[in-house]
Amino acid sequence: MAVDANYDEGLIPSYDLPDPLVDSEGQPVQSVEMWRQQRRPHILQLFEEHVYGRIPGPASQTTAEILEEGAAFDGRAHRQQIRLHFHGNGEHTHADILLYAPTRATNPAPAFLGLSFFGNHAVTDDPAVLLSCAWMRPDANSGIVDHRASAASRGVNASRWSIERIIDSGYALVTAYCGDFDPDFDDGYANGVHPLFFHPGQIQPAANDWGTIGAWTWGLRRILDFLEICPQIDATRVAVMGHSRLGKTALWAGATDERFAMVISNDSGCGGAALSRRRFGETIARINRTFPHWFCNNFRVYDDAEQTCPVDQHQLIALMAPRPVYVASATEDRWADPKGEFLAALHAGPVYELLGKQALTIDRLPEGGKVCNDGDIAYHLRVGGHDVTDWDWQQWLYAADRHLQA
Ligand code: GTR
Repeated sequence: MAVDANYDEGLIPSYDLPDPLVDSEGQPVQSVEMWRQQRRPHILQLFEEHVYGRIPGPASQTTAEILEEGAAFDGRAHRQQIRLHFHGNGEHTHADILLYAPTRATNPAPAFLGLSFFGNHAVTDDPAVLLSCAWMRPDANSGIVDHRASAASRGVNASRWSIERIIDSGYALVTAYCGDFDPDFDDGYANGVHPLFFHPGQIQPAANDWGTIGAWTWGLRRILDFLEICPQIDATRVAVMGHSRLGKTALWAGATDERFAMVISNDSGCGGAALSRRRFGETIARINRTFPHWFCNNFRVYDDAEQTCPVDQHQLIALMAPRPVYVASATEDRWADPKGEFLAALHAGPVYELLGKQALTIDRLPEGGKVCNDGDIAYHLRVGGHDVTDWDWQQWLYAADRHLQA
């Protein structure tokens, strides 16, 4: 954790938040139509231009190959492993999807979709899941040897994915490794999906083009394309979920693709749910320095200059409206600024209300262990650190039951 990070509420600079319901000419946005036709597209474009970069459409050719399927969890789930092949510009790359659908479902099931940090074999102890051959970040605790997963990598992140609870609640779980879309290191975008879209002679995205978070987001959207033709899944009832850097990604996926019916951000912090202007914990300058590949290059303009950024993260949450959005924080995860995450959820409220939806029903950061789950914006503050636990999943399932189950 950075020694120079501020953790003192008293040292937070005074700041003004850009109002999601006032347009660039200073006019109030008072109708649903004005929000839909003008203000929402403009805010989305500002996030593209200044924060995450623009994302291209599907690859020029995509094919799906079933690698394996079978019964899982004592027959309560049907497992499928699917390889999506992407072609473009004479380049090819692929991503492996792991899908568990509940067998007791008589109708296509609603689903949770989320990317993982260390591959499909890491999210479960199911021995039939194929071990990823992809590049991985160094992590001795995850059994990574020379940037590759090993037998010791199986199930290392299983505690973060309550798969049996999800299945037994009537949902499918769909996941893939983020690094299949773009390995998480700064290589100038030579690998991953970026080269499939370069213009002739181009070797770098433009300053307002996608970085790695954009590539992961693209991946989530391509998986959703696949779910639309997958008979076991009801693609109109897919909740996109992500933790930390992948929580930032889940939010950007929900903002750029309104097919996602529900959006869940866990401990997403700076560049995710947390308000940048608070400069609490991780800051824009710090995240751009440590992870120069995550955002678009234009985002660096706001290093130590948050107040000049035309958007802040409450407006990202507002882009989910009217769909349900769930922001989750953890008491000890101060690097991600739980209060800043809460305030972004709170200040997205006026947009939800304009659209006839229920904003957060509390206006102060709750105590640890408390859940505010009765609106279309939900928030909880788990007791503990930067992680995903079964307790988090219990809250998200409760919210999903309200919003996604017929
Ligand atoms: C940290 C980073 C955070 C968060 C986290 C994670 O190093 O500073 O923004 O993304 O990694 O993804 O686990």
